Amino acid sequence: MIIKSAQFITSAVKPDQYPPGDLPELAFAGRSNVGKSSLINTLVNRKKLVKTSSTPGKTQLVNFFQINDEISFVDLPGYGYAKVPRAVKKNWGPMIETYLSKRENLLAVLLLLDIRRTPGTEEHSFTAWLQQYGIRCIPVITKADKLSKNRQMQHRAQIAKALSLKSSDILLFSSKSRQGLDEVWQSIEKVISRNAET
Ligand SMILES: Nc1nc2c(ncn2[C@@H]2O[C@H](COP(=O)(O)OP(=O)(O)OP(=O)(O)O)[C@@H](O)[C@H]2O)c(=O)[nH]1
Ligand SMILES: [Mg+2]
Repeated sequence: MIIKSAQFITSAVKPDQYPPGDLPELAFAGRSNVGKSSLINTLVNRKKLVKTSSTPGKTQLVNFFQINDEISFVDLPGYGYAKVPRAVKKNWGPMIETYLSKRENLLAVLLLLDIRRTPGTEEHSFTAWLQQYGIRCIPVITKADKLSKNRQMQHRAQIAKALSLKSSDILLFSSKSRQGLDEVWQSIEKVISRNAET
């Protein structure tokens, strides 16, 4: 994909604040601090399109971005971070679930997983929930640069096992080294072209 333009469209809490759903859309989900916003920046080759932070809980709204007048990317708030104020956190579940279940042009969710962490209850209930709604899930391991290539393969196998997936179904990615960037784009393009055929 040649990136000609990438722009922030809007932030939303509820459906009447979403932009028109006339482009194929992909959403980025995962625990706080896993690297969702960084992945989007790396995909579009912009350092600061999306704000990132070493403090978890940076993204607190459903944020819409438009790439080339062709694709819509949605950066979701992360789940599972204790220090986000309870009042804010209470609204996240419904906000994310409403978005995922109501957005008709949503083609797939990229589920980001930290390479150093074995997926737990949150990931299980999230993948089960996606399946129930028939939403395609693309698992992506982030921060691969933190481990050697050998250890990357080992950790991917563990993560795959924990999620009952095949290792080869999970992409290894790093926004730091840009490892896996082409593969992530390929998955996105595959989902979009498959959708265009139907
Ligand atoms: N080493 C390394 N650090 C990364 C990578 N991706 C993200 N980070 C760092 O991890 C921290 C969190 O990144 P974000 O992209 O803001 O994470 P997020 O998932 O959007 O977090 P929330 O918005 O809080 O849910 C930042 O300090 C990033 O620089 C990566 O591939 N490798
Ligand atoms: Mg973020």
